[in-house]
Amino acid sequence: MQVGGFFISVPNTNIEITALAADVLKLRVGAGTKAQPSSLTPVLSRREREARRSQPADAQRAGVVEERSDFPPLPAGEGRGEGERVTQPQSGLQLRRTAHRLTLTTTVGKFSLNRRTGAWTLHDHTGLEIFRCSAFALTDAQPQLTLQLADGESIFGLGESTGPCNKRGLIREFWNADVLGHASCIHPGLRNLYVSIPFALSLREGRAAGLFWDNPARQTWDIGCTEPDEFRLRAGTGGGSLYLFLGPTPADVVLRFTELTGRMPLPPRWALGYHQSRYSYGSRAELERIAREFRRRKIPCDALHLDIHHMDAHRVFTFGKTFPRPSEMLAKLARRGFKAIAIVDPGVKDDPKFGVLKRGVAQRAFVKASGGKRDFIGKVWPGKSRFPDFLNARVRHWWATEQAVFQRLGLAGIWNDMNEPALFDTPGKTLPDDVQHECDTSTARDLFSLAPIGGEGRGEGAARALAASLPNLPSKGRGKLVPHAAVHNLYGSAMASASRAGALLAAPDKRPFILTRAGYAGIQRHAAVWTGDNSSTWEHLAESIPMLLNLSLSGVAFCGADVGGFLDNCTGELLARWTQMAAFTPFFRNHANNDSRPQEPWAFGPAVEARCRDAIALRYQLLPYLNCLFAEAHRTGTPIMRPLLWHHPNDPAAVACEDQFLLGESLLVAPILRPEARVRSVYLPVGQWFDFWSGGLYDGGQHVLIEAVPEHIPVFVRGGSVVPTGAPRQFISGEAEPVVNLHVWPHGRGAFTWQEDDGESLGYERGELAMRTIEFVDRGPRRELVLGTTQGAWPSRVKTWRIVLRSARRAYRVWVNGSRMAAGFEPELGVCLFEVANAPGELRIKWL
Ligand code: MIG
Repeated sequence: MQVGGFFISVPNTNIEITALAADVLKLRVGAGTKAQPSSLTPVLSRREREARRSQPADAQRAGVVEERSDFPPLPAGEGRGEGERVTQPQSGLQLRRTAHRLTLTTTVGKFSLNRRTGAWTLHDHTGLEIFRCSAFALTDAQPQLTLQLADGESIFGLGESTGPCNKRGLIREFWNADVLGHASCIHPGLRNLYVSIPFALSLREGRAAGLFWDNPARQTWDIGCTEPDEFRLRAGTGGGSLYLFLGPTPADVVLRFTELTGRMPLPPRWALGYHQSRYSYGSRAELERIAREFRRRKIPCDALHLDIHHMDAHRVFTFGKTFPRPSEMLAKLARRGFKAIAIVDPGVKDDPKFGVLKRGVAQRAFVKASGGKRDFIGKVWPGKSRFPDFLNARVRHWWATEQAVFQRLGLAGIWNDMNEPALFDTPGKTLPDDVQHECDTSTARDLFSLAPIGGEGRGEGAARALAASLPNLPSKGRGKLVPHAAVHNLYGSAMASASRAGALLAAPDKRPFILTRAGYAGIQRHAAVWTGDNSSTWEHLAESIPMLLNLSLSGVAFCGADVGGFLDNCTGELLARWTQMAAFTPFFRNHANNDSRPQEPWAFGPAVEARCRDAIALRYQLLPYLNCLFAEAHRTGTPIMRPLLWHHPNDPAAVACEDQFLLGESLLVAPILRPEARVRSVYLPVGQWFDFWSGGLYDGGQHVLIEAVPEHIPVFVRGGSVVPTGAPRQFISGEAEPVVNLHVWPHGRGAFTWQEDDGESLGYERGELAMRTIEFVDRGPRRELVLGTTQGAWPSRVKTWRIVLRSARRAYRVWVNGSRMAAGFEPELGVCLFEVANAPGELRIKWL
């Protein structure tokens, strides 16, 4: 794909400006600067780019990929020379140059650079200033930029971090680290966590813009802390690339950001269910007992996690003697509808008799200590260990093969932990800065942060290509030596990518489930993310909301926090409230530490068990809705769990709200975040809202006081929504349910895309899915639900749509494609009900 833009140079700083789209600009230090000291050259015909890339100076800039772009290529010769003004009529790009200024105009924005100082501004087409950068140096030594913060500007995103949703006023760092107990009430000074996504979503007076500094070295962002109006960004080393997104809505920014960094491939459907974990279920007997309890107590559950005690003395890819005959055990669990997910840490025990170590040494798979001669050795769970160099494709392949052998025992998923990487004894608790990676030039940044072109980033393309090319891998090839400090934040993503390849190798047509603790921008292409070691405290329950919301805004749609809290001892009330909330978050797993009290849903007696069961059961009934949200996140990058500002950027109360969230567009969740709360204040944005439980109608644009009952948390449904639900079930795998309910809530209009597929294969990438729009139009007395024509090569498994008209006063007169139909009415529930046989063509359902 071609990119439009101009390669321009300013004294001392040669900046390459590329318009990837009218609303996405990329700035970087040009690689071809020496050849063209002060030229004004249109960039990037493919040939030019390839020619440049083959130069050694450029080889290290492995971040160079040919991004998707809206623009046609510049015709050869056009814009060359020293002209003062260059236009590219077909794309609306225009470049003007004076002695002091360089201005690049697109149809929606104007970037203007001071050629002497390097300072720049970005305006939108109405003249509104979006960014003003006073100091700019994307050089290898002390890379930095300083932006002006506008009055009332808020900064969201930044991936995974503690503290309030809006990061203005804080200092945050990007340096993946293992942090035990990370709530800001415990660690007020904490600046960094396990995942680094140097992406900011700026919002002021409803107008959104974004920036992404693609540089996996340490970064420090002072977001109006030292100087209230200054946003100072610094990196330890490496220029990287700076991407600017013009918006103007939060969705515009995030959709572009995820177009660039890639979107989540569809997970297997069972992964949307409830997961149970503990550090650790220590034996086969214990694991089987947990599985039995779930079924006996009729608490739905799909996945059980095996933490580090499954291993033989912490040797990766092994089962110890407390787990005899693992494949038999896994098959037995599978027959009862349980998937098993095993933890895999990067450290390989330095035991000369250990097969994985021996093969790794033979492959030269491990990172080297400073000097590059010996493998680096550091301490983690297995004791002295070596660390695979995941930045090297040869090593990722090798790891994938080792993992595949292990996974073929019957493991449905892999959980990557400690992959910051975390070390026990080194001063920085990670690999030393001068450890050496042997980056193969093709993989440094492009594989991990930026999505491969041609749509591959949306699916399994990259991972599969990696798995498929296995036999052809040169085992002796030498890559480029790069110090750990320059690529630290990539280690987790690189490991997750290897892990994904391993899963595909073990089962080539099954969707992988990979869970990771560490990652960098683009991690959503490889794995789901959980937020690490939180604590069993009310503060931590509350804090998980802004954390997950900002992760979601940063491209990571499939995320969740340990339900019940990891560290310390949970209480029954906290577990119930946490489970009630987390049933509405994308990744739903209860997990607890080795010295915490039992934390399974039944561990606090029958009352708490009942509340947890109800919350989990509701989650399973919402699966058709969740499934559509996951599909949308996969297609467009739209978060599953959304801050209110996503749909209400102009509403200051919605923008400031961080103790509630939206699940999709239709459900507003207001968790109970305090013990023994009797009421909670809920902010309802403009519109009409229904109480999910009672059906009561509320006007939005106000705070309402809602009674906090123990049985459930406040949830509201937006007027004008269609919410698909299914029958309760104990686990997900197996046949899809033939009846889907469509709950239609009046007062407004709404639409969503229905998607169905087999839930486990990669067929959806080949178009094996059923898709149709479902639209509800509320025109006073006449109301209409339109199910558009079904697209796609997968025959829908839905036999019957059960239409549930909520807030109904009588049995309406109903027509389906013009024919009259009978409908029932349940006065005590206020619902009018009827069934419509599914058909692939348009279904037009009217009622009066
Ligand atoms: O040093 O595998 O965040 O979920 O249970 C602790 C044991 C290592 C940290 C993970 C946690 C996991 C634990 N791990």
